[in-house]
Amino acid sequence: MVERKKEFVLLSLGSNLGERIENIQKAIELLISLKVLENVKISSFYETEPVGYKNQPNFINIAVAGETTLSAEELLYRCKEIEKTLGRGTRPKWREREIDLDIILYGEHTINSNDLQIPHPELEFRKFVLVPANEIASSWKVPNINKTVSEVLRNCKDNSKVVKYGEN
Ligand code: PH2
Ligand code: MG
Ligand code: MG
Repeated sequence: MVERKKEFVLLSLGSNLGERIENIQKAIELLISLKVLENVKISSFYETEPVGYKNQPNFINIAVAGETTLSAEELLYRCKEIEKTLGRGTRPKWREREIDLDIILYGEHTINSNDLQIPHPELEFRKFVLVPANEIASSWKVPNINKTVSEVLRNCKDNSKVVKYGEN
């Protein structure tokens, strides 16, 4: 069997409906048990103020890094399957959700298709993505911007609240 090259990928997970911590934990378990990612690293859990549409509950956000042999499109499909398995309803963009799995980085590739933009186009404006990501992937290069995750965080002007869960 021909094996595709392993790529390092960075995901951002979020939940602001239902049992937020449990939703995120179940998503991590599925990413591992379904072998979507290997050699997984997980950030701390953060409670974060909603960005974009403000009138919704606080989120729990984390970052997950790992290796995959899936293509970016296959990875997106598997993430959407996990969202469905965990009972994510259909709601407008930016609104509350039981679980959200977003692909932030796929190696150092840039992808611009209708369904998939990598690096995630909002990355540099979102502390709720960058703070957890910086814990586990601070030296990863962000293509397009040509800065590391830690440099992108340092330049980020988002001042919405991002606090370690349990410390607020
Ligand atoms: N996700 C959004 C919109 N706003 N705000 C926070 N704090 N965390 C999120 O995960 C989030 C958001 C759309 O996916
Ligand atoms: Mg999202
Ligand atoms: Mg999403």
